[in-house]
Amino acid sequence: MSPDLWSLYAFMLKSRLFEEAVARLWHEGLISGEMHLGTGEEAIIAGVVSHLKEGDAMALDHRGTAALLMRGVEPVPLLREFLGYKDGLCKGMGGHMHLFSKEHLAASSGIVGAEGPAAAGFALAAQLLRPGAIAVAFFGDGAMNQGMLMESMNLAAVWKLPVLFVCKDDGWGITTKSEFSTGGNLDERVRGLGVPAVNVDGLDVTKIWEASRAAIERVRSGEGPTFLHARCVHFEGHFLGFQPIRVVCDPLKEMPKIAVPLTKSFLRVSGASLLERMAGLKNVMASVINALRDPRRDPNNDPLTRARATLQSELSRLKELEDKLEKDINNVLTIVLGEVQS
Ligand SMILES: Cc1ncc(C[n+]2csc(CCOP(=O)(O)OP(=O)(O)O)c2C)c(N)n1
Repeated sequence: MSPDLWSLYAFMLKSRLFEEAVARLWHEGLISGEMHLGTGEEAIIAGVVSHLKEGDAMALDHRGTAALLMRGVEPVPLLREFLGYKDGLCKGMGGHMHLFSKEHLAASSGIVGAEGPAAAGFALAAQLLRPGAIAVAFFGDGAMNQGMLMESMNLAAVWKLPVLFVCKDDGWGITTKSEFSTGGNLDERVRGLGVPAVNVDGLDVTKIWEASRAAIERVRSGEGPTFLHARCVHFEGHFLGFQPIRVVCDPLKEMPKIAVPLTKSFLRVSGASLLERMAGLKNVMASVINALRDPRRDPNNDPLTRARATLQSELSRLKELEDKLEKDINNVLTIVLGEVQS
């Protein structure tokens, strides 16, 4: 069996267009608070979610939008939720991070690592009440350092719970690179708990689809949990308006803004020694130079660009699909905001 790249691309594009619309509304000030998008991780979500069946459950992190959409949650109540409307998916109380859909057995949380216990609970219910059903936990690499996620993996291994643990590894936890927070190798870490680990390119939706098919078959057959480790790039950085990303994408425009406060703090009378100040300045300069090589600047790291390159051989079919999905999302905006969107 081979994947249908057209439907996987449609899944990814629908989510991307929806999140781009959310970003516009957020920049206009219509959505309050932080906004974490899943832009860049769509291939991982699409490749896994396309294998889910009725009765399967999902435990999601603070970037749950794509998974909910791909699982079939209606975009209109979802967007209403983000806007804080009473008729939103969770009565406007959940925002974009704390979402729940009973119908889809899906729950998200802003508590990093909480996907572990939630998925283990879903999986225990499946084991007892719906044999053959599974739970999926989606989380970032930072969550791998949370005790509750490790405890859940351990328990899932001991009880042979049907969980697929999916780590969407972007190499960052907000502004901390994983090399400064994560010890050892994550695949070896979970193997130490008795959980098989599969490593896959998170930018290639076909590879994700294939790897998760095999992993989900194992989980569904009652052999216990599996860990799917996929690398990805978050183009928006940690959240919308993320300053380090603005520096990464447009260093010439952003650097002058930080130059004045930086110079002021460097020249302050009291505080650290000259040597320490020089070291701090060297660090800042190094991160600006590194920014020029940042993978988040490279459009080739976009899973949609990659899938599109293959589909381009049927250009008119591709354009038709893209036009349709764009219209669908514009319709959602029109319904929710009550006006015609350009
Ligand atoms: C228990 C807990 N600790 C800290 C935070 C603050 N926090 C929010 S997102 C985040 C980084 C998470 O990194 P990762 O799990 O890799 O996910 P990513 O944001 O990279 O997708 C942190 C530390 C939190 N929400 N919950």
